[in-house]
Amino acid sequence: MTTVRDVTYELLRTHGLTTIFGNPGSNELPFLAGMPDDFQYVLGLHEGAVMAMADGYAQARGGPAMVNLHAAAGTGNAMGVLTNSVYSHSPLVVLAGQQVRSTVGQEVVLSIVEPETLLRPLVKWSCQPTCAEDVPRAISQAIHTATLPAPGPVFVSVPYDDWARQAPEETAHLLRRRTAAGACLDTGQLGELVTALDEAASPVLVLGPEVDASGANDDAVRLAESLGAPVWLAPFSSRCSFPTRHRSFRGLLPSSVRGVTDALAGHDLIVVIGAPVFRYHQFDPGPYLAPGVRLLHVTGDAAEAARAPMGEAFVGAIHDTVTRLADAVASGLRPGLPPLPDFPIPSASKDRVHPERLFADLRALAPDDTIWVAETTSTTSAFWAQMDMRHSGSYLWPAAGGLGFGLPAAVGAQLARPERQVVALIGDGSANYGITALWTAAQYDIPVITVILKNGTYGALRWFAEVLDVGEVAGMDVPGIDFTLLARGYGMNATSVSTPEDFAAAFKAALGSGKPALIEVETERTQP
Ligand code: TZD
Ligand code: CA
Repeated sequence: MTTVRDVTYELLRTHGLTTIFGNPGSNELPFLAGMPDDFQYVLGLHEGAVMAMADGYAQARGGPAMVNLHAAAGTGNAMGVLTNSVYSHSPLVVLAGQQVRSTVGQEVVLSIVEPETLLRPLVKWSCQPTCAEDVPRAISQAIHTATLPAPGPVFVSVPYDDWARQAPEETAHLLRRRTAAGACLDTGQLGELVTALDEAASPVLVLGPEVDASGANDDAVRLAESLGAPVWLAPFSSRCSFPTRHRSFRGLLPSSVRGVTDALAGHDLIVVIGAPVFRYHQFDPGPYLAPGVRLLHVTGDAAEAARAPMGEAFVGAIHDTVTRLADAVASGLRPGLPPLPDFPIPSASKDRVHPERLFADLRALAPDDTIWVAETTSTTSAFWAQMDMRHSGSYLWPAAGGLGFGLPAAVGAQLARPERQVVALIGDGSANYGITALWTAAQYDIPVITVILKNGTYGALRWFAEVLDVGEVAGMDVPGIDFTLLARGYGMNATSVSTPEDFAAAFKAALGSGKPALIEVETERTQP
């Protein structure tokens, strides 16, 4: 007899979902007990870390990832991290174990009450199949929904007595299903964009994470070069969509209203590609657009287009649009841009390492295709001033600012991309939300290098308290944490350093070891 569980594993295999990130409970055991040998279960010790590892894995591999969580409690633990997955468009298929179907109504222990609403509105779609026979089809729907544009997380709750039931014969069709999405801009729409770009006196490009996620970085370079236009990353970008040392590159836009308007001043045409318009953070009232400026918005996400407060939006496949724009715009209409100045000389390190110096040294020491996963909130300017990212898929950042993403996401990214070194740059505040992922890296021998920037405080919050002018606030500091002891406790090699020289030696040793390692660096306090 072919069971619902047999068909489900076959279905997951046909979608390449043979790695399952999870943390189990009793409701999940009947599913996990049947796991075929070609599947790998990656155990995380807290569901936030599980979700973030899966997210880093999905983003780094450019495809969906499977997550298995325990009932409502485990699913709830993962929700904070899931806020990021929505905005990074991560196709995560989250499967949770439900109590025995006939008992859920009584709300027996470990029932998921109202499973469809538990993760709303974070998930694109959620369901508990109406009967066991519909479980494989619902999981198939979940996978297709997660990956079809715009991608995003989905949730399925499965009563645990469903797994051993007989699967209907017709479920075999599911194994051969595929869905292909092709919605590209039509020639008229593309022509409008091309005409606007050709006729603009001074266009500027603002690129978002979808450019990098769709692998359109090289075409974005061609487009910028033909236009002779500067390129910014969209505010709060969770990926890096343009080589940071290209002469067109201007950096990451600030995330305040005024900051964006000021940075884009003087341009008559703003073309935003693959980002929301805009992901503001700091409320700093002012004009969204200078008078007379035209904003064109290209996105693969219809909801993103619909909710923007300004601009003319075009919804279509990003890679295709960037390629066709690069092919079609007139080149050489504007003078070329001068080369970028050299990297700024990092501020001197005194009794602790200055973050700029740390990033400058990392640039020199790490392979040039390193994947950087950052969650260190007061060092943003220092990071973008000093890094040299040339390749697509070089950078991940928590897309909604929900901490607890970075450290585990780096573990997941390293698992997905063994051929590229992954380095996590994590603040001593942020590290604690996902710290248990160190155990997964150690146990599964995933050779990610975690650098903890230890300034003893929630640096970004100190800065924000100044911005909001609220004076002294409680709960701003995190003294007294020894990350080397935590790392060793989870089975990982760890060193603590407080000079650039010692950091360089520790980093080289970590790189050379091919093993997961943590380096705690005593850093100076900076502002974002
Ligand atoms: N909790 C969660 C889950 N997400 C958050 N964003 C916060 C709390 C609030 N928060 C920020 O937005 S930044 C920050 C907190 C606590 C400080 C992070 O401190 P850090 O980095 O040590 O990681 P810096 O460089 O010292 O700011
Ligand atoms: Ca800190």
